[in-house]
Amino acid sequence: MKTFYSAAHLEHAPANEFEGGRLTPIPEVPARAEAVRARIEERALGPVVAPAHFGLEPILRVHSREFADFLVSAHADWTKKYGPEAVEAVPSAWPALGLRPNRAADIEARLGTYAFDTATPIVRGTWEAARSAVDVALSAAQCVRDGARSAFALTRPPGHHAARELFGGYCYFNNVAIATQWFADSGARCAILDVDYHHGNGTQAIFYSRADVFYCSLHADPAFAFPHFSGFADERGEGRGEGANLNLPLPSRTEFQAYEQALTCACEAIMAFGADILLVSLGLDTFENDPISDFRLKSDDYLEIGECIARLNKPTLFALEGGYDLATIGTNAVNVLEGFEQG
Ligand code: OKP
Ligand code: ZN
Repeated sequence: MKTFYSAAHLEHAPANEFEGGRLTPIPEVPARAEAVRARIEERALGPVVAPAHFGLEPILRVHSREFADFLVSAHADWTKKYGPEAVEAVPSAWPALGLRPNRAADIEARLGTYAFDTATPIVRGTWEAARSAVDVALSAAQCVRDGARSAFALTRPPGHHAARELFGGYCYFNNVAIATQWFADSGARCAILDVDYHHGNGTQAIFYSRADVFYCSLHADPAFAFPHFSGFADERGEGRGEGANLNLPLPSRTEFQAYEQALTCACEAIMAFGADILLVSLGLDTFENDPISDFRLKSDDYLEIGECIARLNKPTLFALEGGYDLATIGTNAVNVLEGFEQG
């Protein structure tokens, strides 16, 4: 299987997030993607290649022009207001219940309007990294459309928390949603399987009223886990999209036995939907030693996840989302991909 990778992600390396009442190191670091790439090379999964350039057009099929323009200049606007030492743009106020979103010039107003957490700073290299991650996802999509059985988009930053005009959860542009829309624009029916520990609120929101895109996610119940405000089982889609969204929230400390049952449910639903293309939001933060999550999957379980996905027998695009244990993220990612190839 081919992997698409861009070195532009290296320049996106914010240091801290505000969490639990204090500044703490961000686990979403460049070493994650580098660890996955190193493992792919060691285990000779296939070639690792640079993406093609797709430009802004496919991004604007999913995100608004105002939002994209905001990301282009946010870091410059921030340092203009707070000086060159202010290297990380993070909002400090939001238009929460009863307040009015404000997309006008002031950088604090725009950050608060578009962000939903304090964990997703914008640094000088963020724009280029986020834009390049989209190119990585679209290059993998093109590879699948050209006939490959599968392709791996080594996307960083991740994407599944980002919606049309919303960033957060370490995500800026929704890589998988943009690739999905790119397939849909040529008439394909797509299913998205999101196996990250966290609910992909952005992907769900983008396709919530769409009948031609099925979104299915296995994740920690938002009753106790981030993103807190999305991912409940009663969210089933709306309008023409009713029934084309399936959330399978799972309890704290879920082990593979229960996880596999939910995965089987998800796969049955995807088969029933009848997609032409499958996109997998591949988070590895369900691993037992993940530093920010509490599921209990083991490295061998990821081989089985790959085999299970292979049984759907669809052209499949895998894209990296979360996974924060640097010692195992590479092994676990390659296990899914090899499990798929052998399945
Ligand atoms: C991203 B992905 C903010 C806490 C934020 C963010 C978790 C993001 C996970 N106070 N925690 O789905 O792996
Ligand atoms: Zn996650």
